Amino acid sequence: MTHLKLIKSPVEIKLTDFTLNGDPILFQRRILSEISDIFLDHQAAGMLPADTIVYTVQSWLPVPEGTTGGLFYGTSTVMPGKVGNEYFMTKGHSHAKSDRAEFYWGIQGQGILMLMDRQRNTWGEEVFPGSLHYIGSNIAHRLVNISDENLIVGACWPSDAGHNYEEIAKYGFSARLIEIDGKPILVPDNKK
Ligand code: S6P
Ligand code: ZN
Repeated sequence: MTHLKLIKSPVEIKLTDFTLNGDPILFQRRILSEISDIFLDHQAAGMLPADTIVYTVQSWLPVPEGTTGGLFYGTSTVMPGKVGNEYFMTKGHSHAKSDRAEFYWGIQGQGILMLMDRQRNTWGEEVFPGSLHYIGSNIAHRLVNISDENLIVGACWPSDAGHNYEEIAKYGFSARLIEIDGKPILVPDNKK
């Protein structure tokens, strides 16, 4: 019974390293060997240690997955690195309930939030500490680290959004973020 009680939330963000502390926290780690298919240069991927951590996600799911009207919070950390000339990045997804939106905000590092609409138009928003990103419904999204430090990004999304990874796994985004002459450039890459 919490009536008239002053209580603490079960989860905190540790402001020194932005990790989530509390219970329950879901922790996911994506290593290169699991996700090497997302990168263009498979030979370059094969030359890096298979257990290289590409990104981690800590999430607080205060209600069961699929609950209508709830929210989830997550902190994604994309490590610095490249496969050939392509920066380390997340798998990328759209939401299984495709009309569900999401907020991202930059916490540390420099990156690009790649966005793609249903017509397969792809663009990128610059991510930096304090940047705020509204990912509208029907927009696939992927985080890319273009800096030499960890890219840390906060996210908040509806608990019934779900993830659709299949389409991106099959067709990819219609562009890849490649380093050319030291700069990140979106280069067309349409498999559809
Ligand atoms: C969830 C939200 C993020 C991503 C995370 C990892 O809707 O967009 O928490 O799950 O950045 O990316 P991905 O594409 O592997 O789920
Ligand atoms: Zn999402």
